[in-house]
Amino acid sequence: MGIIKPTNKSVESFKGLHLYHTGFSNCAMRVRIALEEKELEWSSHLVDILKGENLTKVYMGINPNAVVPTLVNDGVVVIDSADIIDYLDKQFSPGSLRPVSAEDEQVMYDWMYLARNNHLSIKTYMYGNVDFLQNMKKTSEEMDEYRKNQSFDSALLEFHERFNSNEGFTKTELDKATAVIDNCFKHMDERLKDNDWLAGDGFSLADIAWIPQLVILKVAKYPFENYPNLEKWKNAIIQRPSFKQGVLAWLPEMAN
Ligand SMILES: N[C@@H](CCC(=O)N[C@@H](CS)C(=O)NCC(=O)O)C(=O)O
Repeated sequence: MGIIKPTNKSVESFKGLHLYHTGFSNCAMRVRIALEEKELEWSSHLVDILKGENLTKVYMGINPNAVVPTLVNDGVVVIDSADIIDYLDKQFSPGSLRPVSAEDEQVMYDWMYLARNNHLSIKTYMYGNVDFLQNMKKTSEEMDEYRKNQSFDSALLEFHERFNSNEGFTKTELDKATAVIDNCFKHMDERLKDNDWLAGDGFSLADIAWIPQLVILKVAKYPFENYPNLEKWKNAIIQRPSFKQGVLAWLPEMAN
């Protein structure tokens, strides 16, 4: 992940920053918040994942995992939201989004990679609990194509096999995903008891990686009331212009 060589060469001639994204995608929210925080100009390429626009050969030539977001910067293609926001922060230095000390920076990366590593649990929870996401079920022809083309990320392929199976996710699978998520928020609640931010003393990529999880899990009615220390942190972030521009502007129906 990170910088990749696309097989769809057309994007290599792009100038400036281009983002392939979907309004309600939590992974895309991260990148839009980072772009807003860094006050960068960017061109939007909306990909309707509910209609399977991420499954076309053209798009998979840019992102072989067939997921959003994908960033193109002067023809350089970067995939995976954690790697994209890290890339943006390193590439465009004003307005640093990381703590100063190496120790706190490592804490920041730990939170970012925790979000990445638990993405499929959140996805299982969402797809198992939110009605409109049932539209993302693939036909058997689409599934055959997907198996042929998306061979890059085997865990994601397995996720789609389970979601598209006749029985869907089992209760055991949903319980397991819920336990993973509960554990993350328990850990976050502990951190935020005595700290304003997830890493170091200021807003960082760690906070950017996690706030979208609250936005989408709220749609699935996740019981955030069990984690009282998240409230002040969440309220501080949703006041930021970057949240308004990077999340709410693309998602007016979920405005907080
Ligand atoms: N680790 C990837 C995950 C990307 C991902 O799963 N994106 C979702 C939207 S949040 C997507 O495109 N789903 C469509 C699909 O899985 O078919 C990232 O952080 O960029």
